[in-house]
Amino acid sequence: MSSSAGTYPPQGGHAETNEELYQRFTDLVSSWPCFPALSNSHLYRHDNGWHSSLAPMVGTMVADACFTARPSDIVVATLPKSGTTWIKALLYSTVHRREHPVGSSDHPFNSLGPHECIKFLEYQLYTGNRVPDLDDLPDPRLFATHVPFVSLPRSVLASSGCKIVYVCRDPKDHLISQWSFANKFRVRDGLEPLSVEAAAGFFCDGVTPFGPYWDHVLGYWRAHLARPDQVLFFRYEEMSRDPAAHVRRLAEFVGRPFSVEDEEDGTVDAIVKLCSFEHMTGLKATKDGKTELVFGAVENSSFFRRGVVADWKNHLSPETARRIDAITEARFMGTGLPV
Ligand code: PPS
Repeated sequence: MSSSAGTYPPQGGHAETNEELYQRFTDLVSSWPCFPALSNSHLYRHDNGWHSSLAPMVGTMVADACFTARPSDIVVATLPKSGTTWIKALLYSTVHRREHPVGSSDHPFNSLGPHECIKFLEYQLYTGNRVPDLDDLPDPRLFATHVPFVSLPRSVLASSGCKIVYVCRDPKDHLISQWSFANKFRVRDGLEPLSVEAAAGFFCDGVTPFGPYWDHVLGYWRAHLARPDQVLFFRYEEMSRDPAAHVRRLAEFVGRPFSVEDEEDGTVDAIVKLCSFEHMTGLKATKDGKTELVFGAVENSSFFRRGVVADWKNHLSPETARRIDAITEARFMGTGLPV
């Protein structure tokens, strides 16, 4: 990676340093509307209508300015708490199944969490005044982002072959997962935990990280409809129902379909098992490992909670659930997305 002393871009006579680039975007984001939210930091509203805390929003803008996509790149795109960790594990183990056979004792998952195997552009790569040199990474390069489709790095959208793997989740489960995660950090920082009703209020107002939820999902859904070869669209609930079928579709989509030998060897089922909630939570890398994100090191275990469908029923009142369903119905009606 280049150090913070590197320069970008060599415009005219003045080469902007990385610090100047980050500062320019920090100043711009700081001028945008800012709202209290469910986590312990405020969220800014990007000009494109989505929300995020300061550092990942600045990282998004630096990535937009500096990231150069290759046609062979594969980008995982998700809202937080929608199955990111799971799809990263599935994608990494599928793409690298030849050099890292699923059952091998030195499989990377034994020492690294999925977020270290596939890094976020805005939380891990474009952070801390760095503009990383990603040119030496072998093909296919695997990246991840929580950024809405409308604000993806322009070179990802312009690159003809670059593939996007999107996963969305029932908004009520996404909310509950996010609320639980945010409360961990609120308590760690000496704040009162937020009530689920207050969290739902922020959620319905669209003031959640990378939300509004509905805009995020619709952005990728429409991109999938327009360019199905470039944008794969999965739903957490369907993945849970039939993970093997999704692994096969994923492998096809990224140009690494399973061979007859793979099928006979049981590779698909082995990948499903390797990446299952039960197996991943038992790994040492999950129990003891941490992932360095822009706001500090996060315990890998915090990316795993229950991993089930419809846990919202244990937390949301029927009235709040109906309120969220009504928004979903109004926003998704006629789009082809289930309401
Ligand atoms: S993050 O922080 O954005 O990366 O979080 P993300 O991974 O998107 O979402 C976390 C939720 O996904 C569940 N999870 C899984 N479900 C099924 N299988 C696997 N392997 C898996 N790994 C993580 C995790 O438990 C969170 O959901 P909840 O509902 O909170 O349990």
